[in-house]
Amino acid sequence: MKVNDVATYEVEGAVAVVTLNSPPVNALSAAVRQGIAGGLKMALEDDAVRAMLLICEGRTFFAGADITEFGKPPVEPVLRDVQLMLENATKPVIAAIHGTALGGGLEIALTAHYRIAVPSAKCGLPEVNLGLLPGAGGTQRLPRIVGIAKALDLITSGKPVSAKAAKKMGLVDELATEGNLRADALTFANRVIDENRPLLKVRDRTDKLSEARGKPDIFADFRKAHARKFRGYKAPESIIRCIEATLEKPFDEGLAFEATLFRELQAGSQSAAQRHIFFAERQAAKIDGIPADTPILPIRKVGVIGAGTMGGGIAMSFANAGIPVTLVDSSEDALFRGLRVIRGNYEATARKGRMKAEDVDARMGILTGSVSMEDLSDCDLIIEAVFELMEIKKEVFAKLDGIAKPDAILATNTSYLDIDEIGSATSRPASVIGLHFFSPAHIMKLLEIVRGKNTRADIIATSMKLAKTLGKVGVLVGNAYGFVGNRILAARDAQANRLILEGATPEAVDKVLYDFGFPMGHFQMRDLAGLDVGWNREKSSSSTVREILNEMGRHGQKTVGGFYDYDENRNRTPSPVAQKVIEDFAAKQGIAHREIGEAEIRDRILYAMVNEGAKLLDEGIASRASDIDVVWVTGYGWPQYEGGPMFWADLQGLPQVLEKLKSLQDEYSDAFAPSPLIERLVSEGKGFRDA
Ligand code: 3H9
Repeated sequence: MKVNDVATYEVEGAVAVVTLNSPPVNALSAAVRQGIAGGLKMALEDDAVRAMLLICEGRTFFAGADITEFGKPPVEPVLRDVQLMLENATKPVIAAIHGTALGGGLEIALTAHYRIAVPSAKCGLPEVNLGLLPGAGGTQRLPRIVGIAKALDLITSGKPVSAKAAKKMGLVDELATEGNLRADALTFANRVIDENRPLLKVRDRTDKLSEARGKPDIFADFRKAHARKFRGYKAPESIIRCIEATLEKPFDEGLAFEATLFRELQAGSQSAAQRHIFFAERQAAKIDGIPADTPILPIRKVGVIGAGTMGGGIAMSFANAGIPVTLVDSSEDALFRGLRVIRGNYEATARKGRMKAEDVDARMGILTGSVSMEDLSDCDLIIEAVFELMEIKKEVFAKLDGIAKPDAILATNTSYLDIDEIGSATSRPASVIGLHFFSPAHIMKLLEIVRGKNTRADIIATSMKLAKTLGKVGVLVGNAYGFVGNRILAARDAQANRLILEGATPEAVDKVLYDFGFPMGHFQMRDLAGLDVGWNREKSSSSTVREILNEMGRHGQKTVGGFYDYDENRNRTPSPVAQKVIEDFAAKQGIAHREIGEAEIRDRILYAMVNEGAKLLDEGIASRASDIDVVWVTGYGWPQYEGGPMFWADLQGLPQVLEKLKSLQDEYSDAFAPSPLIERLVSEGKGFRDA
C-alpha cells in the first residue's frame, strides 16, 4: 500500500515493512520524512503488527538530510520529530541498511531500536565535509554506542566505517547476507518479537560515557593531535564541544546544545563554501554537448611512459583502482628506481596501517615494468609523463602512433603544453587528450582533463568516467597554456614575484597565504616542487630571481635552499642569501624598496587570481566558475572553507571586486585591468555563479 509518492507500507506476518524509494540517494527530503512518519503511524495503529522494519530501495539507505533543502523554510515533520516518533514507538523499530547510511541517514538509524546491515554497507557521519556537524543527535548518540575516542575520530574525520567494523563497535546489531537484506531483516524482526526483546534506546546508554570520565585529557589531547588538520575549520571544534557535552549535560540538553551549534554552522559562510564545493564537484561531471549516454570505452589495461615521480604516481593510481598497468622508461636504471620508489611507497603505507601488508604484493603484481614502448600495443589507454618539452613529447607521440592499437586513448600529462600540437605528431589527433595529474598523483584528487580541438566525445566521456574510477574529481578544461590551474597559478606567481622585488619578504608573502588557509605559502610551494622544474641551464640568462637561484645551485628543498634555506631535515629558515639576490636584482631593475603590509599582499595576490579566473571563463577555457573552484580547492590547496576563488569573489560581492581591481590597476599595474566578464556581470547585477 502507498504511504505517499516515495513510501510503501506492507505487512508480513507480524512485521510492518516501510520501504522508502526516493532516487538517487534517498536523501531525507520532506516527502521521505513524511513517508517514514506516515508508515510508522500505520504500523502503530495496526493491531496485527508487533514490529516495524525501515528499509530503502535503490542504491542506498538514506544518504543524509536533503542538502538542497538547506536555507529554505522548514517543512513538517522535521527530522528530529521523525526521530522522536521512531525512538518513542511502542513497537520495536528495526533499520535495515544497505549502501551508505550517512549523516541524517545514520542518525535516523540510531533512533531505531535495532540495526541490521549487509556486509557491503557503510555507516558514517560525513557532515564535517560540508562544514557542519551531525545535527540530528549524531554527536550525542554515537558516543553512547562507540565511546568518546572513536566518536571523536569518526565524526571529525567524516570517514564512514564498513558494516563489519560497525558490527564490532555495536553500531549495528546484526549482519545480513549480501543481497538478502529484506528477508534477513524480517527474520531478525521476528526474533525480536519472539524473544520479547526490549525497546532499546541509544539515548539511555551510559556505559561508554562512564569509561571516558576516567580520562580527563581526552579532549585536550585530541585537539592538540589534530590542530594542524583542523586549522581554520570551524566545524571540528563545534563537534568536539558537542561530544564534550555528552559528559557534561543530560541527553536532552546535549541535544539542544548540538542543535544550536548546528544552526550556527549551517548559517555560516564556511558551510556554504563547502556545500558549494560538494555540488560543484558533481556539476563538473556534466558537460554540455556530451550527453550522459555517450559510449564509454573499456579501460582494461593502461600504459604509463616515464617512471619518474609523476609517472610512478600515475601508475600507482591505476594499480590502486585494480587496473593492470605497464610502466615504461627508456632507461633500465630509471625504471628500476621508479619501481623501487613505488614499492617503498606501498610498504610505508602498510607500515602506517593504512593498507594491508598482503595488498602491497597484490598492487605490485598488476604493475609491470618495461623498457620498450612496444609493450604498450595492447593498452586501452597510454599516458605519457616524460620531460616537459614539446620536441620530446612529439617524438614520443609519433612513436606511440605506430605502436598503440587503433582504438587506444593517447593521453599526455603535460601541465602547460599545447595538446593540439602534441596530437599533430600522430595520425589520430581525435584520440589525443590531456590527463593532467597533480603530484603526488596517487594522492591528489584533481584530474584536469584537457580537450583538444579534435578530441572525440567518447574519449572525453571515458576520461571523465575514469577520474571517478580512480577516486578523483575530473574537470574538463580547454587547451590553453597552463590550462585552468596553472594559468591562475601564473597570475599568483607574477604578483608574488613582484611583491618580493618591491620589498615584501618571501616569508611575509607566504604568511599571508598560510593565514588565509593555504597549507603552505607560494615560495614554500615553489621550493618544494623544485625551482628547476622547467628551467633550462643552457638558456638561463639571470633574467629572474628564480633563474639566478637556480644558477647558484639553489633548486629548492632538495638542495641547500631556494627562496628559503633548509637543513638536512628540510627544516626551513628565512634565507639571507636569497634575500640578497632579491634585493640586488630589484636594485638592478630600479625597483624602489618599500614597506608592504599584509592587506596589500593579500589583495594583490587574491584579486589577480580572481581576475585570471574571469578571463579563463570569458575565453571558454573553463566552462563554469564552479569548475575553477574545484580545480583550486582539490589541486592547489585553496581552503575548502573559502569555496574556491570564484566563490570567494562572489562572497565579497562582484561590484566590490570590480572596484578593487580598478584601484589596484591605478595603484600598481595594468595586470589588474578588470576582465570584461566582470564588468559585464556587474552591469547585469549578476555574480560568477550566474556566468
Ligand atoms: C546531514 O545529514 C545533516 C544532518 O546531520 C542534520 C540535519 C538536521 N542531499 O555523489 P553522487 C545527490 S548533511 C541532496 O554523484 P555516488 C548529488 O548531488 C548530509 N542531494 O553519487 C547527485 O546529484 P546529481 C550528510 C544529494 O553514488 C546525486 O545525489 N550526508 C545528497 O557517487 C548522486 O550523488 C552526506 O554528506 C544529499 N544529502 O555517491 C552524504 N547526497 O545526480 C553526501 C547526494 O544531480 N552524499 N546527493 O548530480 C554522498 O557522499 C554521496 O552522494 C553518496 C553517493 C556516497 C551518498
